[in-house]
Amino acid sequence: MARTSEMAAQISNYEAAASFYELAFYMDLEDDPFRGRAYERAARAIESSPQSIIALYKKGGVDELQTLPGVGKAIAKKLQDLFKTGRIPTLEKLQAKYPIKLSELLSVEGLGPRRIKTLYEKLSVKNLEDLETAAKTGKVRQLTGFGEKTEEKILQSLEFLKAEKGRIPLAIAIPLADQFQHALASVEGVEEVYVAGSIRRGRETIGDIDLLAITSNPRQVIDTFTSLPQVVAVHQKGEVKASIRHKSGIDADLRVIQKGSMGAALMYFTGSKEHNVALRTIALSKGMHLNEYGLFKKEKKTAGEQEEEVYKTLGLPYIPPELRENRGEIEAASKNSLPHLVELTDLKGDLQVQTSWTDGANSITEMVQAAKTFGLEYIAITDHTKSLAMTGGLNEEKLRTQMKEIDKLNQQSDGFRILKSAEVNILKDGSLDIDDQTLGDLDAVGAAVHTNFNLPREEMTRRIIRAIENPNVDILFHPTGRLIGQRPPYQVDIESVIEAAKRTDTILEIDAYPERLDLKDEHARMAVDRGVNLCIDSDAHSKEQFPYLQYGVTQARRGWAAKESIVNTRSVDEFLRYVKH
Ligand code: DGT
Ligand code: CA
Ligand code: CA
Ligand code: ZN
Repeated sequence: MARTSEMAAQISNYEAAASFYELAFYMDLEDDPFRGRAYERAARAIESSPQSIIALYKKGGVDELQTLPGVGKAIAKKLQDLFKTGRIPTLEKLQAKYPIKLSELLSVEGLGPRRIKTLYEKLSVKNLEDLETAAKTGKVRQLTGFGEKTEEKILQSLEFLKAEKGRIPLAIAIPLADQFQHALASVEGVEEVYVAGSIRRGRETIGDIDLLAITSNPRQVIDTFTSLPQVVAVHQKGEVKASIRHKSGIDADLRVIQKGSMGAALMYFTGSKEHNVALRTIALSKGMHLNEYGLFKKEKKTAGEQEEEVYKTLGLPYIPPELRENRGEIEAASKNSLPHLVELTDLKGDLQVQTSWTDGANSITEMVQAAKTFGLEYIAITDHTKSLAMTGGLNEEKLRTQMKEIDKLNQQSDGFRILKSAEVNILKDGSLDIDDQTLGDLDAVGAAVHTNFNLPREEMTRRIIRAIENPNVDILFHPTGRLIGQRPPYQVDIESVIEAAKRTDTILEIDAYPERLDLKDEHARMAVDRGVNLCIDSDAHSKEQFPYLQYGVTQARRGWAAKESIVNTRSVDEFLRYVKH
């Protein structure tokens, strides 16, 4: 996940596609819809190519690029410019001509190129600030094709974007927090260092890192913290707290805590703020007072050293950090009906694993070895299928060859089971790219959208529901297609998909790949509430990636999922019985 510096110097498919969507947009501004659609087609092909197109270029130059659908000589040449110089001259000329912050504006929900064009031509909207002003002064609603509802939606989306700005993915924040934790734990006098805040709650993105330390020597731990080599700025430095900026751009806070207050402090700084506010109200209703130092009755401390103790004194069972969002956990706790949340050690299998048969880095045997080492009892081999030609997606014949190889490996096995499966591509109309007879011979079938991301909401919803209505489909992989910080989810009515999953007894996946985490927590909870079964998969593309399962477990816990909701906590035989019924 953490990009190496070598990769950072590369152009991702997503970035390349974005350039061509941008070109398409400018063609619309230039009233050249014909070339606009051509660029769009190319962008779509680039974006849905599961193989890195820069790798394609390195392999066979502009000729190889032209094997992509919609990529002709002129577009291949532009890609070459992009790979060689990081720039596309045609695009730069257009950018100079129209000074619009396009990617910014496109991140607003409900705004596509056509609307941005109207906003620019009629109201000179060039960036988010212009847009906010125009929407707040009621000018947007007066444009043809916009209306009051759209204006409202734009304002809501602007609020959301402001809130997300500067946040980093959990999987990037955790290693940084661990580094701080280790560096501070070795300082003389330090007894314990805790990571609190949104990281402890397992939120998918993180605003800043919150650290707590118990120490007999506050000055030394504060001094060490503020002078670590990875610190580029010190915002604040006091007797018992400090705040710094890490070179990656993320901020970190450190507070020194008294041992007797540790539980109360950990609760306070774990948050969420909304959870804390609700707890304080309960404390007041019981004639007590809760703060970061403890729980007090009159001036007397009644609890504070342990979190459990504080909750207990408030009349509540312990509430796991992942639930502390004031989304009903306090009511559930007071009724003693909190779910017993799934844990990493509950997982027995992994139902999405790619191998070198397609775009994975390792062989089936190597993936099996790594899964065993990680403590799993079975994995499903889910290579891509034929319509994703760029991954070398398997056709029916190759799938059958792979099935035979898996049978052979299973015969030699010491009990570990390899399941015959596939990540079948859902075509634009909701049909699948592998015939039903072959699907019927697999142990389990996962289906996923990898192409045509930009369908209208109703069409996308119908497409996905049609796919899971196929009786051969057992699992819907990464149901919303988002990539955190890179690609928004496709437009889909997730509630209808969840309903359809319930009706067709389809498993919905929590894809644990760090930039996916798809389903996200709220959607997982909706599925759990409706009694839909989930699975937590690594989506591993190499043998090092099974630990990603932890991120999926965290996400599932934030979705209130108990072990019983997660099908890959079952033994392989139970799982097979379940998908065969
Ligand atoms: P983030 O950093 O935006 O991902 O989210 P948090 O939850 O880590 O928020 P942060 O770093 O501002 O504060 C850490 C915790 O400290 C927060 O979850 C709850 C607590 N906290 C901070 N400010 C307040 C406050 O004004 N009132 C209360 N009750 N708690 C606060
Ligand atoms: Ca924080
Ligand atoms: Ca903070
Ligand atoms: Zn996939």
